[in-house]
Amino acid sequence: MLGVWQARRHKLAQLVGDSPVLLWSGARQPRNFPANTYPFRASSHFLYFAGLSLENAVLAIEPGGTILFWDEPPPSYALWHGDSPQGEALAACLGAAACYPKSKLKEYPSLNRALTIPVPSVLGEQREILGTVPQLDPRLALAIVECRLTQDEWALQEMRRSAKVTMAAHLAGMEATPRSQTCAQVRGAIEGVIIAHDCTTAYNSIVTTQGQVLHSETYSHPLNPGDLLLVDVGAEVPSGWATDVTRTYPVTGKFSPSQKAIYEIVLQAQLAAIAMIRPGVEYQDVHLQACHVLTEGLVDLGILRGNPADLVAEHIHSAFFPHGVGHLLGLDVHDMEDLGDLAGYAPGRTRSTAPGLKYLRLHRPLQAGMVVTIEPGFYQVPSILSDPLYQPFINWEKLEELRDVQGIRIEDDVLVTPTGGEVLTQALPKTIADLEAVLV
Ligand SMILES: [Mn+2]
Repeated sequence: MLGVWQARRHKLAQLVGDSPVLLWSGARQPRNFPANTYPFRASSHFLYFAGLSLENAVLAIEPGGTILFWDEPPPSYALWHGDSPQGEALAACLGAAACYPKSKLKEYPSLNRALTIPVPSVLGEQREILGTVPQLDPRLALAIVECRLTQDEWALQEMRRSAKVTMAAHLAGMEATPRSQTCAQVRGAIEGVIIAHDCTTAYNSIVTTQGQVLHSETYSHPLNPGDLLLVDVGAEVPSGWATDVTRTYPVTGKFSPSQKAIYEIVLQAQLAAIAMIRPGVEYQDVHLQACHVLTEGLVDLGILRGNPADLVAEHIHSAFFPHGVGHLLGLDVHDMEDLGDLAGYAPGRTRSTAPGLKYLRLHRPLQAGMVVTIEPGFYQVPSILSDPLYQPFINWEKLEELRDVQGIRIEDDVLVTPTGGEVLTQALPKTIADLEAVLV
């Protein structure tokens, strides 16, 4: 294991050249008073290069080696939190040459040349030690992106573990749905499995009958016959690696004809996008392929009027599919999004403002070792559908027949292999037949 963290740090040090890198892990955040905190989770950059979610720590990385700066807790700590490891033992565990108290950080040679990443929970401390407001250094950010953009073998092993827990959790949710009265009960069944595996959720779970609310955090809705339930939940394993999976299914276990029709279209769009994945393919083309298949299906159903290719070129698909087809996945569910678009967008590329592209989070050629999500959807969002842009193309009479299809999303996580794509979450039911077989 030690070799993994050391190899990652060695690569980073080589990429940034002669400047040392200081990575803060961050501090606990209080909920309502200082002693009652949210669970601690280290900054993903620290976690990636340290391999340990250590609170209030700083890693100094140089080509010659790594030093850990960390304060051993006072003796009173043990009463409330149990024994703490010693600094030297932690340093050995991380493969660092030494552990010094944080007060020594100010004496760190070449501190004035150090590159760092601002960490929101310790901005004050960073400012005090660096003597200036911490800024995201583009050179360091790009070097970190280079390291984290593709996953090494150890990361993939953890991501597979995370995917396994996530699939078991989703399956428990499906099995619980026909006997549940509310979204909250299904959420409980799902998150119970995640917790029982000593994992956490990688992001706030979405378990809702209002799938058109893209990031709904309301769980109180009743499950009524005819409702579709959209479940977007992913586990995070103790080492920090995330999964991000969405399934949508009828609460009664049986799709209505209209739900079947739209579900099939979203599924075909997802499968077509997944089939394109291999190194060298532009992710934006994967997105556009999903848009095309979705639009074709909606034209065939008579919901949209026009030629599918022209409709996509004019961004009309965004009436029903307003977001991007997916994003990078790793230690963060939207991996490295704290760096803005530096990870998601290849150098020199910036976000389009066009309706069909502005929410695309990834715009790079795919590389072997990347893990991406593929998650097309269909949503009826009144504020979007009322946009004058779409009016000439929507057949409102036909759309009226789809009242029981407010939001559908299907999401899997795909590893880019040297020759194609491997769906890490393949084993979770996804076809209508497979879902209906589980929902009994
Ligand atoms: Mn996602």
